[in-house]
Amino acid sequence: MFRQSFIATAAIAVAVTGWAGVAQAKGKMTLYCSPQIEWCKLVVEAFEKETGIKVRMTRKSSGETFAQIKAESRNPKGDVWWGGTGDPHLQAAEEGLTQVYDSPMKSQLHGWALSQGKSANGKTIGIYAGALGFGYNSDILKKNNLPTPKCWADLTKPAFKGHVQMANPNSSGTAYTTLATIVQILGEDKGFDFMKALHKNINNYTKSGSAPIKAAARGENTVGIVFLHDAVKQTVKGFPIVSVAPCEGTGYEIGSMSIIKGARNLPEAKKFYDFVLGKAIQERAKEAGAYQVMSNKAAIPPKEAPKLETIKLIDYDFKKYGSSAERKRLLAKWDKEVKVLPK
Ligand code: S7P
Repeated sequence: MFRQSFIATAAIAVAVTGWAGVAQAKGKMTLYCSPQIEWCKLVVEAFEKETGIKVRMTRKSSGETFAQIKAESRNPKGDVWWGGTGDPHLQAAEEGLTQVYDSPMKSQLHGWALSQGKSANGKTIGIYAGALGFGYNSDILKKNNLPTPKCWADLTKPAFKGHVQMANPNSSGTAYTTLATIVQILGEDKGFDFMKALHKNINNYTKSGSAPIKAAARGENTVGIVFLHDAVKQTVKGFPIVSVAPCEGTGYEIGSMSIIKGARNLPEAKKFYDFVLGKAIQERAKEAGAYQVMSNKAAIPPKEAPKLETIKLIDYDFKKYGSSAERKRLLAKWDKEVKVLPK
């Protein structure tokens, strides 16, 4: 009995030591991931398979990840922040939370991906792009006799009271992009008037940016303000979701990636960075239902990806709205003047 259990224990010990040995030989790293969890998992699995490097990954929204990296800055725990809207990556760069990396993959990227890096003096890079808009559940719309919304302004009409959902811009990059987009389209005063009118129709401010359209797909909400690729994902899944690129024009994101300052596993972090900028892995995004336009010039966009050239995109000022002072100021103003209002 004793012998048997000794042999079993020894076997486990060998297995564990063996695994630790492999992990040690090939390396390990910690990834903070902000896109959808399915895509995070796909990328991690592919990278581990290709390199043998073990990845510990956690998924959080863009604003939340920024807050975590800032809170950990004296004792950094993460190595790479992959994905999420570009504005908080730019803020992280400005606040010295991320570091420069001159990847050999840069020559393979679109100009917009590189310009994101230039705005941050090399501390971030674009990995995908996607336009903001909204999606609605056509069954619920019909059932409630609601007019078809085509413009941002439609979402503030009294008929839509309780029918609109968006995320909280403090936690969500999608929602911060919405706030910054509206301010850029209408100007600050009218933009905040719009956010106040919209507030009256909001049934819930979610933590995650894509949650409003998932709720619409489940039949628990009518209109979700989201990135259009997140709405398309629900349509592809078979839900009655219709995507709308608002008539006034709309903003967009350059989803970004940064290496965290003080990363404990820098060689592994750089390998991951180079890997995810490659054509092969970027083309696999659609397997996880990620329909953004990818940053590698050779990566063929998924056929479902919203065609950015057909959408009226504003000249989104990433430098201004990704600056630390502006992002803090707009969020504080939204908290003080919009979030607290009665509905
Ligand atoms: O992968 C979908 C996506 O919308 O998620 C990212 C971002 O983290 C949005 O989530 P939050 O609004 O919750 O931060 C986007 O960059 C990406 O396109």
